[in-house]
Formats: sequence, structure tokens, C-alpha cells
Amino acid sequence: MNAMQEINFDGLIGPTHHFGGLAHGNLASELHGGQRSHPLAAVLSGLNKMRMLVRAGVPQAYLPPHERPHLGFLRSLGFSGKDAEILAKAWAKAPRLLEAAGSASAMWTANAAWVTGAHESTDGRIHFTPANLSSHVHRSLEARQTTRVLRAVFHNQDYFRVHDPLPATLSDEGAANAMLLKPDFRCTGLSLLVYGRRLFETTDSRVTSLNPGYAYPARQTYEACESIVRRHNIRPNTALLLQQNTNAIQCGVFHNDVIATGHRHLLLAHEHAFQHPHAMEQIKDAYARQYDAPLYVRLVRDAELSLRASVDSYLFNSQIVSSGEDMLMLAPQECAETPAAHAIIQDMLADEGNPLRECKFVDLRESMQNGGGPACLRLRVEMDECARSAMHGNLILENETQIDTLETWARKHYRDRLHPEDLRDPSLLEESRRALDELGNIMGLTSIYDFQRESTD
Ligand code: SUG
Repeated sequence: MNAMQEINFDGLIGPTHHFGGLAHGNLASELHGGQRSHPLAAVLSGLNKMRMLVRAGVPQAYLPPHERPHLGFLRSLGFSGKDAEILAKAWAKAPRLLEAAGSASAMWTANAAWVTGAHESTDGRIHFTPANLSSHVHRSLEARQTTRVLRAVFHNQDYFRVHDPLPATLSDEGAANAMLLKPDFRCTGLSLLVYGRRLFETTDSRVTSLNPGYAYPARQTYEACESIVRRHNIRPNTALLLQQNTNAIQCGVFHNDVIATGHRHLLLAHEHAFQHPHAMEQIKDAYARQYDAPLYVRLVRDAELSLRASVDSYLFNSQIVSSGEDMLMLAPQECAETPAAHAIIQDMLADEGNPLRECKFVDLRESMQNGGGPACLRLRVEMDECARSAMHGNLILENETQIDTLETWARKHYRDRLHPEDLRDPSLLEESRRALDELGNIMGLTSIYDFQRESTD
């Protein structure tokens, strides 16, 4: 194996990006539901983030949007006829289902899959399990297409293994609930997998007593985490399963990456990230057992930044990356506007021992208004040069010219504004399909969408 690098695969924001208010327990989604969205501004802001990282010399790639509205889903629910009729009937009879069918939620690739690197698996392959995302209707529609795309791109079985999604009853949400700690990319990392509930303990008295009749769902099951450790062949004694704090979930922390983040030997976490009071000690002990090198932990006290302020500012959803030996943080613009979050960033930068060297703020408002910050938009995959060359398609952004091409493509096809009711418009479906067809040529991946397969059948 030659030198490993972490590649960030960002989800390219799709043409139907809208505010459906579809994600229960995600405060931003609930707050902005029904408002007008701006798909072109959204995709350009995502591309801008990728550009910032390409400029900083950080390996960057992308994953394509899914075909939306999802006509196959609507057909499976009994809506029949030509595409335009299906859209009209769905809007008339079940507008919320049409909104779910139209969601561009595949943009949040941190939820696309679980990834285990070649250093972490006993067979030396990179393992992927597409997340079933079964806790919400709109997100559960992603797994099939994600599996297809990952299998098209990571096809070479010498390097990659793309598993089937886990059964829907083992609800799971992918890498957003995983962290990997290691002194550097040459080592086997310590894998942390975070769950919200156990399948066989469905009534959590603490949750219901906190918020009678209005408990937000704990999306990730313990059993799913265990299954990932098994099927990805994660090396013995290098994985730790931790329970998310149930109170934090009730404050709007629907994924672990909303309240903690790790990159190499840096761990930034809220004191209420985990349920067990000794979880932090457990992590530090496990790290110390595995490595003779320091772990830098920045624990944020509730008095510094409350759970609610953490959710509003999305500090913990900052994207931390390596630029050579140094670490760079992309924090949401909202952190620059929240004095308490800003102070924590300044404090980290001022601390000599902290590996973080720089922080840049990114404006991702369109995604943020659906609860998706910088780290939600990316899936991390560690690869060496051989694995990179075994990939199919032109998804790695080697230079800014490729980003320019994607920007031109988006400007040609995306609408400036979209209201949820526009999802019934058959021209939006046509525009989206034209966009994805053309994107297929840019990516060098053909027939990855149902509409392309159906038309050649
Ligand atoms: O699953 N929002 C997504 C946001 C996902 C954020 N990802 C991470 N934390 N990694 C979700 O809640 C809102 C869609 C809408 O309401 O239209 C939504 O699905």
C-alpha cells in the first residue's frame, strides 16, 4: 500500500432541492418546511466548498444527485398513468408523499454509507454499506440508488466491497454516526460507532418522560453498528460502540456529527455528546491502548455552548481536513455569527497543542436550513493511489476546471427558486432528467438512473 489520503466525496446538490419539513427531530428542517428554496444557489454553494478544499490541496471528489421526483416510489404507492398524471395525482391526494419523493436529501453524503478503510479491515479492502436511512420516508428512498452508484464507482473487488444495505428494521444512518481516530493515515484507526437506541429496548423511559408525546426519534440502532463491525471485518479491539445522549437527541441532535467530530488525532465534542458519563474516558483509554501518541480532545462544556446553541451554530458539524500535516477547519458561517461558537474556534486556534491551524467559514445556508452543515455534505474515504486508480468514473476533482464545468452545467439546468408545490410540475422532472443525463457524460458513468435504463429497455 502506498501513501493513504482521505478523500472527501461531497454530494452534488440536486435540482429539486426544497424545504419539505420532512425530518422530524431536525429543528432546521421543521422550521423551514414550506419555504421557498434556491436550488441553483444551493448547488453553487456546495461547489464553492469543494473549490475551497481543492485550492487548499485537499483531495476532493463528488457523488451525483439522485433522480427526483422518484416516480418509481409513487408508482409503487398506486399512482398510475403517464409521469405528468402521477405527479398531478400525488399532489392532489398525498402532497407530503410527493415532497418526500422529490427530496434532494442524497446531497448529505455523510449519511450515504458506512465506510471502513483498508487499514481498518482485516481483509485490506475498503468496505461500504449504504445506509438504509429507514427512519424517514424521504431518506429511505436513497439506499437503492446509493448502492447502484457505489457499485458502479467502486466496482473493482480487489480493492472494494460494496455490501447490500442492512435490513430496514435495523435503522442506520451511515458515517454521520461514525468517527475514526488515528495518529496518521498510515495506522489502523480507532473506529467509534454511535447509536441512539437498542432494538430490543424500545421504550426509553427517560426520553418519553422528558418530552411526553413528542419524543424525537433516535435514528440509529446499536444492532446496526454491531453488524457493520462484523460485515466490514473491522480489526478486533479497534472499534468502540457508544450511545448518543438521549437528552441531546431531544434538543435536536439527530446525528452524532451534530455534536462531535473527529479527524486523525483531534476530537472535538460537546460534554453531552454521549449518554455514558465515562464515554470520553473510554475513548481516551482505548486510544492510549492502541497508540503511543497523544489524542487532542477539545471538550466543550455546556456553559460555553449549550446543546441548543450547538444545534443552531452547527459548530460540531465543521469539516476538519488534513492539508499536509496541518489541519484545516471549514466551519459554517453561522459559527462566525454566534459569539460563543466563534470563541471556541479562536480558543482552539490559539492553543499551541491543538493540531488545528486554520479555520475558514463557509456559507451553506440552503443546506443548513435543512439541517445539513459542511460535514453532512461529505463522505470520507481513505485511499492510496492504487485504489484511486481502480475507481470508475471521473468523480475526483483534480483541478478547478472540473469545478468550472460543474458550475456551467448547474447554471444551465437549475432553477433559481423552487416552492414545494413546483414538484408537481412535469417540466421540473424533465429538466432534472436532462441535467442528470448530461452529468452522466461529465462523470463518465452512463445508465446509473432508472429513467435511462427504462428508456433503453
Ligand atoms: O436527515 N435533512 C437531513 C439532514 C441530514 C444531515 N446530515 C448529517 N447530520 N450528517 C436529515 O434530517 C430535511 C429534508 C426536508 O425537510 O426537506 C432533511 O432530510
